Amino acid sequence: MDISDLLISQREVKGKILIVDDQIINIKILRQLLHDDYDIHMAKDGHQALEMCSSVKPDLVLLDIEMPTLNGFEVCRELKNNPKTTDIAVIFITGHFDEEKEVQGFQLGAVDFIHKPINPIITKARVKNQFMLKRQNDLLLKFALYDGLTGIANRRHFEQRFSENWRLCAREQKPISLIMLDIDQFKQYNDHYGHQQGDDCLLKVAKALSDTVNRPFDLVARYGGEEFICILPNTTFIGAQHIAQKIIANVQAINIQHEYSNVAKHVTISAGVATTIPEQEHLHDLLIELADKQLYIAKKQGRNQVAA
Ligand code: GH3
Ligand code: MG
Ligand code: MG
Ligand code: MG
Ligand code: MG
Repeated sequence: MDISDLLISQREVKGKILIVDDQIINIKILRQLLHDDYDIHMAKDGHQALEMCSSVKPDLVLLDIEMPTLNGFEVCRELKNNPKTTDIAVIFITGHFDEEKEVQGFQLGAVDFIHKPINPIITKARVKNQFMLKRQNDLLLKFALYDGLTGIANRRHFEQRFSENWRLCAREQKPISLIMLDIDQFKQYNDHYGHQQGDDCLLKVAKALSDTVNRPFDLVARYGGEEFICILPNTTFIGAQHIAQKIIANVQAINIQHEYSNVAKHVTISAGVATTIPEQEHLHDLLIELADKQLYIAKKQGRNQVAA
């Protein structure tokens, strides 16, 4: 399948739009206009909007600016600061034209502005336009930053996020932890069950990892063949060991049969943990090396365990 096939197949899926406005009548107008072409969700204030962005994961948010308690700008800032919601496209809907405010909105990461009272035909065209751009952008990101087999972050994504998190934790003098993981006796698994089933196993293990490590700023990535790595910013050594234990338990719990492993009769994983309070000038690769050394120790001590 090439990129153009993927684009076409994506187009067949109805896009999701979240409409946010404190005036029900405004929501109704936009909903009426767009519900034939998109899957519409609605929120009547900023807090509800943030909740729904996490749960519904819309492609696009039509965001009113003037709202009580949390205004549109504040909502947009939160969305863009959270890696889980940062890719959601934001179009502001505003009652009055204000040059300075519009510039501010674009600086916050909005892709467009629509003025009230809305012009239905232009609004529809603008939404459609942003939708196509969003779809193309998602696809490029998917190819650049995610692993094709498991769908989790790839190594490039890891490197990028690790240096960002390193800088942040250095600035705030907060601990950062890494967990390096490697499936046990996976060569045996492939040799006996075949490469296809090996791929299927990788997919299930990756899912167990991302189900376990799921705070907004954590990242689980495929580091290499059957190796994974987790970044846990703002996490202590004790906290990271605890999460690593949970990963080991959760991989056991999915209970993938592995008759030929001499560790257990099911697929297991080993983990190495390393933590530091980083300094800006330190080489962050040293922390990767340390986690890798611990992983090696976990293997030597019998696998299916955490070394720290
Ligand atoms: P250990 O417990 O020491 O980690 O042993 P191991 O057998 O897991 O380690 P080894 O490095 O000897 O083997 C790794 C295996 O992982 C060999 C390789 O074929 C397999 N592998 C790597 N990437 C993939 C993949 O994408 N799909 C499948 N099916 N297998 C893969
Ligand atoms: Mg309003
Ligand atoms: Mg390996
Ligand atoms: Mg292995
Ligand atoms: Mg080996």
